[in-house]
Amino acid sequence: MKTALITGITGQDGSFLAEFLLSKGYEVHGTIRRSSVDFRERIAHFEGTPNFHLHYADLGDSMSIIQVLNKVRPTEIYNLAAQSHVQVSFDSPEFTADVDATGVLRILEGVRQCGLAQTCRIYQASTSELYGKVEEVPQNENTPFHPYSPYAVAKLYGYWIVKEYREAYNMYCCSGILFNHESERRGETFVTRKITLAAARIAQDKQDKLFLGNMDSLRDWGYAKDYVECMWLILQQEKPEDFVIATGVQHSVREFTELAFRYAGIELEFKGKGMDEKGYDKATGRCLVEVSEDFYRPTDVVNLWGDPSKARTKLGWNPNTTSFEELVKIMVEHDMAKVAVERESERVRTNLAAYLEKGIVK
Ligand code: NAP
Ligand code: F7E
Repeated sequence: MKTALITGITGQDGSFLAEFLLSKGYEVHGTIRRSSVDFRERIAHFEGTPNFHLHYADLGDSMSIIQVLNKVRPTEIYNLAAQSHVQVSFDSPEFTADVDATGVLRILEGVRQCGLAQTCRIYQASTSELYGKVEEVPQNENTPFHPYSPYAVAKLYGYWIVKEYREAYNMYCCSGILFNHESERRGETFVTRKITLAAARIAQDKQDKLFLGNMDSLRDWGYAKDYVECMWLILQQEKPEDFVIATGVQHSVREFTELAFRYAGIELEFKGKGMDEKGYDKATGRCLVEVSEDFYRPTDVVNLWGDPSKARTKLGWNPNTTSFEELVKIMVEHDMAKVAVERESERVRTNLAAYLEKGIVK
């Protein structure tokens, strides 16, 4: 039985990857961090699964990493743990560098120190953010990097240190240069999930307006569930190599917003330019989307578009299993149901409080 260690198992990708590897018969170990609230929504459904184990470790703490490596002695490591929010990296650049750059080194060196260098394969979660202020479109494995945020600069170190350990120590370690991938489990402050939740809340009268930053920004958005298969495929090749993982299809934040609201039953019409642009409900004329300076970044990456040809040819992976339209639909349907459940439990709580007040329920 193969033994996988996933850092960042509580995150969007970690939870999908754990499901995928368990379905392939792996023994799956994941690292978690101590937090004051024990709320691990994305992995709660694994509780009691015999081949699923959790360990405390932090990418900022070599000793915790070495302890887990020695205990688990994995045959594959998926290093997904990171401070993954680009805008947050401008507020916490040092923390981001420690986890997203030095953290990768800690994993690689830990593997060496534990005597696993020739038996353990390592996948590093790299990113299209490396292309940053893009030097060509679309971007492939040979496109020059131009990182454009503290997050991207930290991830660039991760990319190069993986390459260095591969060449210096003959280790099987590779980077997947993944373009944006989203899902119903996406963190709520990333733009896609922020939009699908807002569309669901606005459609059900739980929110008045959605405030966004740069709506002209272009992304190549895929479905996270499809992308975790690639992480695994990358580690099953004969020789370690880096791969771009993307759909090859590009859309703007505005297009994502229009489609998400449409699936929530609202047709939007955008008027105005730049900071004055607004999105109106065509049926009622109500303004539902506005631009806010708060969501602009000091430097923004605005033209990501991946070329997945190498992954298609060498990994035999289909980049278009889930279309952009299907992805938005999956996310909106999930969030419409989530908001409906929240409304219903709120209604029950309010009724119960009223009954208690009137002495109907004791
Ligand atoms: P995510 O949902 O933000 O999950 C990040 C994970 O990292 C969480 O489990 C988090 O734990 C953990 N983590 C953060 N800091 C840590 C630390 N100091 N020590 C140990 N664990 C730590 O991210 P994701 O979307 O699943 O992305 C997974 C990886 O792929 C990340 O490395 C990200 O940078 C990279 N990536 C993502 C995309 C994308 O579009 N999703 C694209 C390219 C690359 P807590 O739950 O405790 O916070
Ligand atoms: O922003 C613009 C924003 O935060 C996408 C991470 O998984 O993918 C992700 O990073 C675009 C940017 O993702 C809002 O300016 C407009 O241009 O959803 P995002 P990201 O920065 O692309 C890469 C590949 C990773 O590696 C990262 O880990 O949307 N935008 N208005 C907004 N963005 C946010 N968050 N919020 C807004 O209101």
